[in-house]
Amino acid sequence: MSQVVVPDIGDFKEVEVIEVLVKPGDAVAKEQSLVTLESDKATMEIPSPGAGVVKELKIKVGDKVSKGSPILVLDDKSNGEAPPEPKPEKKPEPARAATGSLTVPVPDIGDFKEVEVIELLVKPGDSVNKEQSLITLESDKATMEIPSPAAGTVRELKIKVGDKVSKGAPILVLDSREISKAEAPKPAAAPAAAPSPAPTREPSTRPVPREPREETVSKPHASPSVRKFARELGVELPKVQGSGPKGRILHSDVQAFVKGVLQKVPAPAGAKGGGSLPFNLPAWPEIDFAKFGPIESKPLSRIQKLSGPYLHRNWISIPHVTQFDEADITDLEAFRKAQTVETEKKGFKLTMLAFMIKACVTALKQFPQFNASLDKSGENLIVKKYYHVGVAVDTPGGLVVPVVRDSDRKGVFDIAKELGDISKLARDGKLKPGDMQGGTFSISSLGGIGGTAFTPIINAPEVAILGVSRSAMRPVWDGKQFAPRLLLPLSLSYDHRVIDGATAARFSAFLVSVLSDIRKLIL
Ligand code: CAO
Repeated sequence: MSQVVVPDIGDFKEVEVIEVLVKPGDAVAKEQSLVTLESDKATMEIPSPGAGVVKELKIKVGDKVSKGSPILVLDDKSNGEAPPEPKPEKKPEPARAATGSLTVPVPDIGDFKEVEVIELLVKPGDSVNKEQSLITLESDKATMEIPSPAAGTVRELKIKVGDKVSKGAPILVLDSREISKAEAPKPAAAPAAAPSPAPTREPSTRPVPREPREETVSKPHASPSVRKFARELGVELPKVQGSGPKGRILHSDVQAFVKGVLQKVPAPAGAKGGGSLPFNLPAWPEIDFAKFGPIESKPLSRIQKLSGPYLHRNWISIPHVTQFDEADITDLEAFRKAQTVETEKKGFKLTMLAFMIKACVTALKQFPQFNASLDKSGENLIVKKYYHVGVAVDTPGGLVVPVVRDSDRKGVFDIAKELGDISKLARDGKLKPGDMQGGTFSISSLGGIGGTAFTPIINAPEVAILGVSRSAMRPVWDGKQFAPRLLLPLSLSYDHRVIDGATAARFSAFLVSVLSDIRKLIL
């Protein structure tokens, strides 16, 4: 059993404990950081002098400690030695009195070797003052800045960010303005296993812990190990919100930041079960369905695989609202039936859908914001002066939406004929990509199949889609009595960013009025 104490931390006294990195019961390895201390000038982690199990903590966050203060009791498989102390500070030799150029080397940085240069704080041509920080070095236990031994102008840099340096490595060449007698550097704080000045023939330089510079006031506050962790993950610390004392960035803050970024990344278009979801939702469950009974696995069709991600995108990214209505198509149906004799002779089918397309064009002309798209910025509505109506067609391979171009310029018969042609092409898988592009509004008709209402998904970048369900004869009160009327259910889904509820209700009511009065349709 041994007591681990705060090692020599140079001149620093009453330094605050800002993080306790272990707890009783934790097994620690030799050199593992135990606590983080921070003064206004340095951040340092105190490493364990040996391996063992933490028996008891002697300090807590917020305590002020100095050299020799007990940190914890270690049940050591370790040798129980005190943490490595910095080498005794030796008085540096005074610098040469000289004017001219001098090469500034990395001073004695104690036990640290091959320490990474993480910042160059000056560049050639810069004039520097004595004690001004030149570079920042960072090991996994300490961050330290190397000050200039004299005032002068930087002539040449000898290192770059990423270089690994040890004591004596040249940093830069300085054209010194004057060097009289370099003062013996004031003793500076020594991070754990601290750097200390060593005799040198060069003007004395010594590392000091990061000093607050004006431009560093807003620099993130984090320990060396957290900085290293952030760097490994490519996290820019200024973007991380610190939750520690005085806004200090903790290891967990970096983790939370990364997690947040990952959750904001939209799921790839094809993301399905198991993939990352665009919201903070639980992962898709992976269930072994065979556990509950016999199963068969069938791949989705090519069209389903292609269109699924787009349907998903539209469903989650457009604020849909669906307006339901009913159109009295009794007269229209009588008219349609009367016409079918002729169209059948001509070899095509005249269904309600052809009339629907014409009625929609009439409504789109009346309400141009339905025949429109939002531009990419989402701030402008592109209103189209052409009327290309897409029609959802159910095919053995899946749903496709060919477009009836210039529906405003075609008669109902032409549209009916074209509908027959494109639905055949669709079912035979012979539509070309161009046949499905340029739509301004869509209709999805399930009337031939059944149902009373549904909520169609908008075919972006369009802003609305009309769902049509199966018409049915219903008793309607005409003011005196119930009369049998053929009612057609309509479901209008619209993009609420572009279309208000009242406007949608008006569009729907207008469409109902057009379908209910075939004269309006002809007009
Ligand atoms: N109410 C009552 N009957 C209707 C009707 C309606 N709203 N719409 C069509 N019908 C009748 C037709 O008159 C026809 O009757 P007959 O067999 O007596 O002639 C029958 O239903 C079949 O019509 P149809 O489906 O062949 O023709 P259509 O013009 O109505 O539709 C098409 C064409 C291509 C749109 C359709 O075949 C189709 O694929 N519909 C499915 C669209 C779809 O899947 N939408 C869902 C999208 S969301 O997943």
